[in-house]
Amino acid sequence: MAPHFTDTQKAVHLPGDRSFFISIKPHVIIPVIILLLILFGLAWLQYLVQGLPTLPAVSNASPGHTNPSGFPAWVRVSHWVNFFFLTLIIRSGISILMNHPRLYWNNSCKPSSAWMRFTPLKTPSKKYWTSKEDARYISPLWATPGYRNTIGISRAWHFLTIPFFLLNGIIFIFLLFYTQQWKRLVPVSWEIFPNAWHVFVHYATFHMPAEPNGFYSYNALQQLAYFAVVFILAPLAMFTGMAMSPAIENRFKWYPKLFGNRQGARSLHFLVIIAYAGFIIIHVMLVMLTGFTRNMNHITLGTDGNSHTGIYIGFALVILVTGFCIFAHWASWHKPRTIQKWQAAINGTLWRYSINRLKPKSRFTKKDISSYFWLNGSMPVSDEWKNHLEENFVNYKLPITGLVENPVELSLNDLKKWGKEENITMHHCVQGWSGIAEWGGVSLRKIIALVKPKPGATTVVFYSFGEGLFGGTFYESNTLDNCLKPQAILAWEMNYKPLPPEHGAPLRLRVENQLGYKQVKWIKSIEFVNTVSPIGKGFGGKDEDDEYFDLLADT
Ligand SMILES: Nc1nc2c(c(=O)[nH]1)N[C@H]1C(S)=C(S)[C@@H](COP(=O)(O)O)O[C@H]1N2
Ligand SMILES: [Mo]
Repeated sequence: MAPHFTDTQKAVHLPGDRSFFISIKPHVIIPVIILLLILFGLAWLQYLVQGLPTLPAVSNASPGHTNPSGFPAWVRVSHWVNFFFLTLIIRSGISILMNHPRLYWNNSCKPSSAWMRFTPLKTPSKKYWTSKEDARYISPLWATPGYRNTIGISRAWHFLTIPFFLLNGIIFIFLLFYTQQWKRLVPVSWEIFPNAWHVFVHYATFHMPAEPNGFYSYNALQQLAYFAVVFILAPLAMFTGMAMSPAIENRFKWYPKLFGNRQGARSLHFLVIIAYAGFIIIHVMLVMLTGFTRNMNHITLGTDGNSHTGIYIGFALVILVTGFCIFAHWASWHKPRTIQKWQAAINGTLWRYSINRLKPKSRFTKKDISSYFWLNGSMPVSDEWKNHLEENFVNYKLPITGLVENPVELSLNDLKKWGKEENITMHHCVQGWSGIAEWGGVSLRKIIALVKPKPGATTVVFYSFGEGLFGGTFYESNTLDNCLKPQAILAWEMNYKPLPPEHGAPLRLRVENQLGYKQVKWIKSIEFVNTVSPIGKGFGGKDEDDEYFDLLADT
């Protein structure tokens, strides 16, 4: 099963410290505990003072001929398809989370401001502490693919399952309203709320309420829970997920504000998963406690009988899904390139024709600038760069070559003559953190106009003085089209000061509709090309080559 790792790979994916850790700030956990105590306290109070509330009479047959009875095949199929995709989405989501194991309500992501963390490190332990180093190990028992620093492949699984999960949900909702089945899920009277509370008083005081036969109808709390899962949690997962995209955020600044801010959306996205997981646990428990045999026949065979067939089919389906998770783990380590290609074919194509067309335009203001800004990337170790740094880059020259009419070599002073563009934008690291900064530098448009790309030049490659996670020159490509978008600059200034060495001096790239890994730091040279195949391993960037990241980094 386990792949054969080199020592470098082991250091990245299987670190010495694999301890699991969860910490929640008191200002979050205390209100949650108080809320639960109030709910359970009120239920017990009502029970002790008034006795168990009466529930509406239970009917074990279809109450009227227009009401749905039984579960048609499409309900049963979509239920299990949903189970399959949701399992993969949750498991890959956990892997993604562990790449930046901290959750915040603010855009600056200062480590100490996290309301929840999954790392024992409260704050970074050294000055140059990258978010790559900060990532945590997760066992493949819990997550797909598992291990540490697997954001490329876990994102591929996450995004590859989403279109199918959505499609299944859309078909389900369409058929729900096309048939009478919606009456099971959608409450039509306000009575649902007092009734649901009465059911809750039963459960909370350890009394099983008399159950309606789920073949015909649900109790009020059950109906509300199912309704919420379909009509609240699923859309919320989708909308908070979209709020994390740089292409969307830097075009529609108002959108993530619906959830407070970008990190609020990320935290809510996580809480949706917690709600889903909580629902699944309680749902499965109640399916077992309220007539397991018949319940399983309902959702597999669509019959209301007492045979054990439903249980066997249910178990078989759970084993199938588990088997697929094992396969996904294997494929992630043995066929990662195939997974990356599928991700590019499906989602890369979808993004290319949709959000990649958006032009960044949000302008944050000075007061939005983050007081903290995470770091990523290995500092250059070459003497060449160190010498330039010592000399304050006075002898630095940037060669711009490749498919251009007018190849040039420009010093920092040459670049500065072209005028300075200043943008205050939000940086989105693929791992999950964000930060708002001012960037000042020369517009890429002006450079492109100067060097005049030849016909056929489609891509601009930016080479760094620094190295990638597994060694070798760091480089990334961006489409010419994205380089021509507003706010695309070569920056020599960050927050109105010369670009600090740790943030990429002398020059770093800003292409604001793309994720952080496209923003190459410590730029050494630039090349215009018509294909990325001959460069590196041929996938368009160091992170695409070695870590299976997306060529287009819009989400
Ligand atoms: N040369 C180089 N540039 C790089 C990287 C790197 O590893 N090497 N990492 C990228 C990633 S993943 C991010 S999130 C940003 C981080 O920029 P910062 O350190 O200024 O915050 O740099 C990008 N540029
Ligand atoms: Mo990043």
